[in-house]
Amino acid sequence: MAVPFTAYLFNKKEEIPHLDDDLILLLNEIAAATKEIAGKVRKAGLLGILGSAGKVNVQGEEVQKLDELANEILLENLKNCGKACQITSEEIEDCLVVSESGYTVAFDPLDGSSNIDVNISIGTIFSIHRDSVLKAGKEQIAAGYVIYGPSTMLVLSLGKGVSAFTLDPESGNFLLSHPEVKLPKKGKIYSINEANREKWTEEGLRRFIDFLKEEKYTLRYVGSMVADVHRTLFKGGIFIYPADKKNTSGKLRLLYEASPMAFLIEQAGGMASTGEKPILEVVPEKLHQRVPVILGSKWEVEKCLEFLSNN
Ligand code: AHM
Ligand code: MG
Repeated sequence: MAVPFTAYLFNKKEEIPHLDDDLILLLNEIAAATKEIAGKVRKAGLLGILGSAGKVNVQGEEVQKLDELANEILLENLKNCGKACQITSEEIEDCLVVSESGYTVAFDPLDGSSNIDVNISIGTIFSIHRDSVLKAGKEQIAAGYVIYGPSTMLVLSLGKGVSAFTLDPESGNFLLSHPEVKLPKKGKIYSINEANREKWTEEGLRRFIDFLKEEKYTLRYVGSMVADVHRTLFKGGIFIYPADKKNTSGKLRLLYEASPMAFLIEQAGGMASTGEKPILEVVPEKLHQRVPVILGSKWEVEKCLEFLSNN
């Protein structure tokens, strides 16, 4: 019988000293919220919650009804559990300060918005720090994501490896399905929006992608970071969202996209870089800061950095 999420957390207390009851409660609350979101995602076409909410968020992007709903569910759960001192969301301009000290949570409530209406995998990403959200990614206490795909899966790191849980629709529990996720050292897939090729600011990147083609790599790009990183985590290879002429610091946000994914990738034995430094070393200057993202198997990320440095 597979171990349920809460039991897993209690079993890990001895091995992970920072895993206290407050953190367990917080993680449980996030898991509960994502189960609710998974239910809404599954029935979205029947509930009339597909499509645009008719608003634009702080990033200037169109908000989808499900973005809004997922955001409300997470906020409600986090406020009610009383263990989050600061809450940051992609959908809210300012950080919500609840109390002075404790755990901070930053999240992207529904990543992959452009895929919502067409029944393609989307997800929730979260990152937990202590006391202040404006800390480097290497100081994360925990990070994870939930992918709403053919199965709903929660992938978590508490700073000692990566474990994955699959939502059992019968019991409604996240059950431990992958106790130790390890990223292959080298893969066969690259993942990048190649339509932007002419806009990429680095010539070295174009040469790197050409090199991968010569090496007979194949391309997979969902356009949901959660899905593209999930595949990379399990199959290896490389995922890139680079800087381009339009997005000069890339598109993905440091606090609730790049940083938690970098934490998971490194905890599974991979590498994550902005092209200049490890993503986990970047100290945020502002809440919705963007960074270029290069992550995946060590071999490909190192090779990519080599091409970039010979720009
Ligand atoms: P979102 O948080 O509004 O959904 O935007 C982030 C998404 C990522 O999931 C994905 O990697 C990227 O945007 C895709 O962007 P593009 O369509 O430019 O390739
Ligand atoms: Mg996102």
